[in-house]
Amino acid sequence: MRCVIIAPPEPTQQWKENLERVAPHINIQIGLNGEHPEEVMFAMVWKQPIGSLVRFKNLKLVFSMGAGVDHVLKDNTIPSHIPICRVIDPQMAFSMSNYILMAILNHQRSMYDFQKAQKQKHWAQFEFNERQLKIGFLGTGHLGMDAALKLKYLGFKVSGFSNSPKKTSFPSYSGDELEEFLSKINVLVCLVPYTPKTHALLNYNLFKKLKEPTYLINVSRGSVQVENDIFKALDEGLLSGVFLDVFEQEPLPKESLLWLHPKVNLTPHIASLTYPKESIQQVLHCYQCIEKNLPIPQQVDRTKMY
Ligand code: OXD
Repeated sequence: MRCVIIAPPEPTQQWKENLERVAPHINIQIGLNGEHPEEVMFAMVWKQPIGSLVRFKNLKLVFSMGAGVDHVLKDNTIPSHIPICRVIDPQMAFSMSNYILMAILNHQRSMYDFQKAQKQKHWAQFEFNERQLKIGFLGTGHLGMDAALKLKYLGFKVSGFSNSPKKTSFPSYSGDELEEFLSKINVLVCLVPYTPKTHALLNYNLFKKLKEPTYLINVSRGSVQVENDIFKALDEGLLSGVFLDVFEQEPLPKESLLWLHPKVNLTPHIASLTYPKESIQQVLHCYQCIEKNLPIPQQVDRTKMY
């Protein structure tokens, strides 16, 4: 049996080594130019070239090597009968929640002011207040829910907004309640998947609905945010600061004003890491379920795009 990995070189090598370790009987092809494409049964992909999977006539599974699937679904040549699955991994949720916690604690404890004070050798002990945060999670899927529950457990005030109603142990909003949700928070953590509905969702109109200066953390997709509107909202005080891991254009161009803006902190799309060892087990499990005609875990609903 053969499988194929179509992804940039760095994750590819780790995925290959982990797959070889647990399933030495599977012949792994890297990239598109291997022999016997008809023997390839599953494909692990990250931003595969459009149309590239068509040559694998007997493909039974396409697996996204990350949590997001927008990069896979851009390609509408993947026949609709082939299930598309994605990483849903506690290890990845651990990584994402820690990132969000880091961004929130730095903001809550005014860490950036203390860094400035340190540079000036200023003992700023008495100028400090812990910020009273009301943290709103825009998107409470697997990753959003993990972070929301952990922050609630730590004593933070948390609420959530999701596409469809959810029973949660914190106040949660859905559908046409976005405005109400936004009116109750002063930290907005965005974890929505990228879909036509979430395209440019973080725009000036949405920022205007915030009732308090709000700290924005975006760890979803760059195309969900409108960077010019973020600058405007920062200038007008609708946003008190932003912590961004994703950008309209990646890598972020050198000339972007985001790099040096005093109210912006950023990282290069590294909020949650994928752990190939765990993810490989998931690929194999999905494939076995397909073989045995069992319900396929982690399958993406192509119409919802997540
Ligand atoms: C993902 C990502 O989707 O890293 O996993 O963006």
